[in-house]
Amino acid sequence: MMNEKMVAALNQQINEEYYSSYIYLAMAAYLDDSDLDGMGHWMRMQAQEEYLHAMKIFDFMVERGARIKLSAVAEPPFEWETPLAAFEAALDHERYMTDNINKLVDLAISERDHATNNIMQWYVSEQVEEEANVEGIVKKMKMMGDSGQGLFLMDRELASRPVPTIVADGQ
Ligand code: OFO
Repeated sequence: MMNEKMVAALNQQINEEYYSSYIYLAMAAYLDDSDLDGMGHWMRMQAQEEYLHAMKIFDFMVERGARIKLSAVAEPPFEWETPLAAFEAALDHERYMTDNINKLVDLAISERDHATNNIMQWYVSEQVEEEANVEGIVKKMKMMGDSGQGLFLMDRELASRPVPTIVADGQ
């Protein structure tokens, strides 16, 4: 049985993950509109991954017998100044999400909720990967500066991102 504080915090995290999905979808729309279909595709895949992050918590709560309460998802921004600015905003967002996950770990530890701490460790590792992925893209985009050819190549590279999956053993 999960305590009320933990249930409320996990409900909030489901909302945060849905917002993540939503902001990446907004970035996909912006990049598609800028004729950067590969980058738009990358953001769509990221939006799907965030949905899976939300559902992993959802399923965990169901398994623990906790009552899920969904709340309104905030409206994401509409556009960014440049494709680089969109990816920089994505990196900032991932850092914010890492902070949220760390707080959930702290709460799970203080509430002696070992099962939640255990599942949150999956998110801790996932956040390392999420930040590293976006940071890599931001660094490459900064290297290419204003080069149209660089943007073209980056767009092509990001078009190959596969559809995300999260398998049952938490990988
Ligand atoms: Fe759910 O990891 Fe990104 O936000």
